[in-house]
Amino acid sequence: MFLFRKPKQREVEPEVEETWEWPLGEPTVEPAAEASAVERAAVEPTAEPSAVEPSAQPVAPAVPEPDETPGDLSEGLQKSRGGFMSRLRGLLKSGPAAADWDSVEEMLIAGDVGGALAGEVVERARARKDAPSAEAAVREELAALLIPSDPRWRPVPAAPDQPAVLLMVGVNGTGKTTTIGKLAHRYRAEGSTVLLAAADTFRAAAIDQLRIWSDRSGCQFVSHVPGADPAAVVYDAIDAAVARHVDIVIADTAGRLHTKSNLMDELAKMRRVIDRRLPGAAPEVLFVLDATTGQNGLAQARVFHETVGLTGIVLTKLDSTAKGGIVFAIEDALHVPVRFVGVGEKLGDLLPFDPAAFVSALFA
Ligand SMILES: Nc1nc2c(ncn2[C@@H]2O[C@H](COP(=O)(O)OP(=O)(O)O)[C@@H](O)[C@H]2O)c(=O)[nH]1
Ligand SMILES: [Mg+2]
Repeated sequence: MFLFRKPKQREVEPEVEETWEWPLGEPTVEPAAEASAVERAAVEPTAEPSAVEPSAQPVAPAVPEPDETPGDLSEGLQKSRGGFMSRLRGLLKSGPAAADWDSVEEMLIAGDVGGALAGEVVERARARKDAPSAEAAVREELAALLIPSDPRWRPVPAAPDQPAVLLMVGVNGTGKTTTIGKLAHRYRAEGSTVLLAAADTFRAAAIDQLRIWSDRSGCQFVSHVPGADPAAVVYDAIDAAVARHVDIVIADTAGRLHTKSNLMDELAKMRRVIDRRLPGAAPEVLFVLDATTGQNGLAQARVFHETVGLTGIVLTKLDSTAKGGIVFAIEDALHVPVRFVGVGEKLGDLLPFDPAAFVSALFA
């Protein structure tokens, strides 16, 4: 029988020496299951909402059947293309001199590009008398906002005998765990060994959800009991990965509101534990942003960036929003590259971000 302990350690983590004991028992380190050999029933979420952060949306089991059909960017952007982009394209038919620039600006704002940035884009596009059309001018100005990112990007270790470390962070329900499942599958398919660390210790269901993804793609898995210190899970995961020469460690974390300073401190502690266990490791800290949250997501992202130093962004649920302009806003706000976009719930629906292809798909 499974005993649930009160998550004592989730209260404010004081800024003290980071020593901890193992009051919650030895960690569980599970070897990789044979890929697809283990098929567990999807985990039903507990009825009680996550106390880490009130969920903005209903929590689904979030372990969809493995369907590897590669996702399609232009399909994923269908809502955005049909939404603000179709109105924008309509407005941009005329040459730069004749365009109704106020309406263009309004349309960009409606598409989540953000007020100040929309103004700058319009100002620059307007000044480009050389552009063959207003559309070309706006398209080029938008494209210029995106940070170059190689679609073949993957996390690399700091030293040959170390694992690469990925820490997934963000608020609740943005798609962190699902994205980890998709990433694990991708890296396993590329021949890497992967270890998943269940550092979302807040609910037993969160640990189980990650374990299912782990089993499915043949990853190794490290977890503690629910309520354990997430930093300890990360520490043990790195230890196990070093001992077993694992290529990539991906740590799941509990969703947290950026306004809860104790939870942000807890995240900073996880980050420091990585630095301490693997000095110079330069872990990838991916902020998982739900594209449907729009401009609110920027405020979250800024605090996460200040706390743990984001190195990349995963923009999920682009298929569910008509406001794909958030891509421009987030990169402009943080100067951190978008590495992947989520365009659906299938395994293949996580696409490496290619800035040029993204702009083309928006304007197609
Ligand atoms: N439509 C769509 N749904 C997604 C995407 N990524 C994740 N989801 C769904 O978002 C919900 C929350 O995902 P989960 O990974 O549990 O979020 P977490 O709380 O951040 O770990 C689940 O129902 C996922 O299937 C995406 O790119 N598109
Ligand atoms: Mg999760």
